[in-house]
Amino acid sequence: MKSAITLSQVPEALAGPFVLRTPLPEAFATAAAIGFDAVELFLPGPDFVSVDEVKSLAAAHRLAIAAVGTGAGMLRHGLSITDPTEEKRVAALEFVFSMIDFGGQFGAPAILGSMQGKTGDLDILAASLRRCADRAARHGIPFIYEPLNRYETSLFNRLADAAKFLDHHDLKNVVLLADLFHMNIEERDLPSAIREAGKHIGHVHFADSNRQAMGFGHTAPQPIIAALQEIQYTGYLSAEIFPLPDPESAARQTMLSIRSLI
Ligand code: LER
Ligand code: MN
Repeated sequence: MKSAITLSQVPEALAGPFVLRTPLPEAFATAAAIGFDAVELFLPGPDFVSVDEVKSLAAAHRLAIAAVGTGAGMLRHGLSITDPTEEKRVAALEFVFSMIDFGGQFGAPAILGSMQGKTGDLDILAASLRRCADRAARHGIPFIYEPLNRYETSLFNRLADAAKFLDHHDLKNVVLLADLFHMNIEERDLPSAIREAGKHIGHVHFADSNRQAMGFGHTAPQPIIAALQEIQYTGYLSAEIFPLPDPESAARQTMLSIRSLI
């Protein structure tokens, strides 16, 4: 398993669970100095920074890009890929495609979190996910779908339900994001949920129960890591957490936790 830290450049997401918020060169340098393998990018859109600049920052700091978020499409433009209005849905898909194509150029899959919508029709979700998965396949990468807690969506709140849905619709190039914060609200038992979703899990948001760095809440991380090892998960543990008590302390605590666990 590899370590990653979230890095946001979206002003509307100031209250969000993102750790590093300084300009990109500084944020990449901080992530590298603390010892992360990768950064997860949360950007306003695909034109915020050039692909060349991302590649050169990544190379200079020996960091990979774990994933790119798409949430700015919802936060800034109110877009959702399950919007009942076709015109808005098309605009949402175009935004997600643009992020898939952006990340695809440096091998980073895009994540569908809040852009799935708070409510929505499951057939529309399946159709939209298929289009995103096909787009990601052009770059040889999967598309990441994230079940969220009940206060953020009524679509899928638990991994097992989402996994069944992917199987039922034969959505092969879609993987699931196990966000430990959402799971802490929705799952009966985190390690069992991980084992049950098994091969479907393609990304992990590594957060304690209170969405702070692992070790600052009451989640027991060891059985979670054991379950991830059992399903042979080799992807990222990406810290999508609040920058508390400050960004650097949150990042350092995450790194301490990951090093003690793996
Ligand atoms: C995004 O990864 C996430 O977990 C959501 O809570 C954002 O709305
Ligand atoms: Mn998340």
